[in-house]
Amino acid sequence: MASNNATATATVDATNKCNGSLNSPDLLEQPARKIIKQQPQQDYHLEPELQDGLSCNDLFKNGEGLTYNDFLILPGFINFAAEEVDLSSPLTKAITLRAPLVSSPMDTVTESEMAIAMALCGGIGIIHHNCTPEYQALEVHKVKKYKHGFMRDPSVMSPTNTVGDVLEARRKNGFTGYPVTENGKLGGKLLGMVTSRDIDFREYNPEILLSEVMTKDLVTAPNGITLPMANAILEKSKKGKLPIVNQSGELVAMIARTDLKKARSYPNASKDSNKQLLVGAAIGTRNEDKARLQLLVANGVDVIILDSSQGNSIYQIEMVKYIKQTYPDLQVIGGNVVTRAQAKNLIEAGVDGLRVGMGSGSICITQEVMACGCPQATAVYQVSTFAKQFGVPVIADGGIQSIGHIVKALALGASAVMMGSLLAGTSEAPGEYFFSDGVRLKKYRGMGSLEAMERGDGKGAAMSRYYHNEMDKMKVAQGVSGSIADKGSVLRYLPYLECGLQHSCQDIGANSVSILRQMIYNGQLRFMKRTHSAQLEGNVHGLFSYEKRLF
Ligand code: CPR
Repeated sequence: MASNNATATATVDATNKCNGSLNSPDLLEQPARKIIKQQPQQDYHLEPELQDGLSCNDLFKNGEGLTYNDFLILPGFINFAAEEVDLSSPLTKAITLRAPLVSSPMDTVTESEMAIAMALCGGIGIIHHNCTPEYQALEVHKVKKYKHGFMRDPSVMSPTNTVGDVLEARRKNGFTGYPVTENGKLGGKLLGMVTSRDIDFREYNPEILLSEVMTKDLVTAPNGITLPMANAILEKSKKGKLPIVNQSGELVAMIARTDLKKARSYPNASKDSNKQLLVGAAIGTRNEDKARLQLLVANGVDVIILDSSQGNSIYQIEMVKYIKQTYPDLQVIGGNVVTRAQAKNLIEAGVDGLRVGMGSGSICITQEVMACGCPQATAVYQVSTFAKQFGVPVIADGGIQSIGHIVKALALGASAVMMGSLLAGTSEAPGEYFFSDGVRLKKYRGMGSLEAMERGDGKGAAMSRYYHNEMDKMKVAQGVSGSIADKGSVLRYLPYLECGLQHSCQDIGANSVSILRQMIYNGQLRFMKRTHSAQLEGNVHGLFSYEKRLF
């Protein structure tokens, strides 16, 4: 029996942590996943007397509400290596991901940094809409314009900043080396660079203006340069940073020697036909969301999620029809739904994917407050089985706490999973780390928590997922606000999830996610319900204390 002293930390080994930005991915090399010829699977139908457990259909046939923890998948036959398992899976009718992983459109989970990391690792990030349309569109823009190794959002100084400002920035950011532009912003005319060499002996007078100390004799590279060419210029110049400028001499990006040394390739990255990273964005179903949508489309968004906790509404149906009519090539994911009847209406309206889950999120109190919802495993199975007939992929959203839950969602028919809490503590999630009782934490909150609905951090409040009308006199919270432990970089965490998924598929005997899905419907995949004591047995037990390091 696990004692009260057990220290079960499901977080990352401290030595694995990496708090660098995307531009400094001090990360493991990601090998390209081998795509192998699909191996024939063992045919369980040949020996029905050896079929243990239940088919997926039998697992759910008495209409019980099951969660991921209520059952297990029985192991199958292995005739392939785990690294050969192909994790490709559709997100929508037209978009297939190399890894079935999606980050949730929550303001403590997905902005551009998370979306870039998700796409680099073969998944996709959905930018939240608890902000002004301009802010959200800019985040989409940053993902679409991301070039590996190029800093698209460097900190910039102006000539009227002082040596003291640089010293302060060094304390905050940990580096010295800032481009100086006319207006102190990216896009302004580049005037100089300030590095530690320019200010190190001037600390006695922090009031000195940067215009007096900055280096004006600069080596720059033109916009559009390739990374290897920029790298060569940097090598030759022996400088630490190389500003990239356009024809008018305005700063558009920068590369840093330290980043280049650490740059890795991401062969499984999710990209469009122009080789730009894929990105999604969430919007509501109000009339003003049409203007937001227009901005997002103008900035190259690949997929839109209609963000509603109960998607079976006339508002959503009309919005789906509007989008499909106005932007026929844009992929639209509807939801959230948990029943076939809900799904039917959205499928008929024309959605390209469905988001499934109501009340299963870790920060969620919807089931308690609204008395509405559905246990997640049942919801995923019943909606996936129905949507499959129409070729509409399903994203299992909420309640994913481990690799095992991801596999179970896929084994119930989902094509991808959406994660909030699993990603919220990573360095790419928006927000600063803080310490509490010696633990490094980040904020994580439900989008229907009062705090999120009343956000006041300058990004502008616009969320309508949990209330339909600005005139609503009262907001009824459907979620909580809390904190979550540091997990290090997503660029380390996602490869761990993907590797775990491959091993799990191997145990099940499915050498690809698509084979896994086939095995659901031909009865090869066998399930077993778990009693409460079986669940206890399946967890660590009998130890006085333990530490749970996951990778
Ligand atoms: P976890 O991955 O944290 O379990 O769940 C994340 C999902 O929870 C989100 O993708 C979203 O669907 C849902 N969610 C976010 N805020 C919520 C509130 Cl306030 N109430 C209910 N569900 C919420």
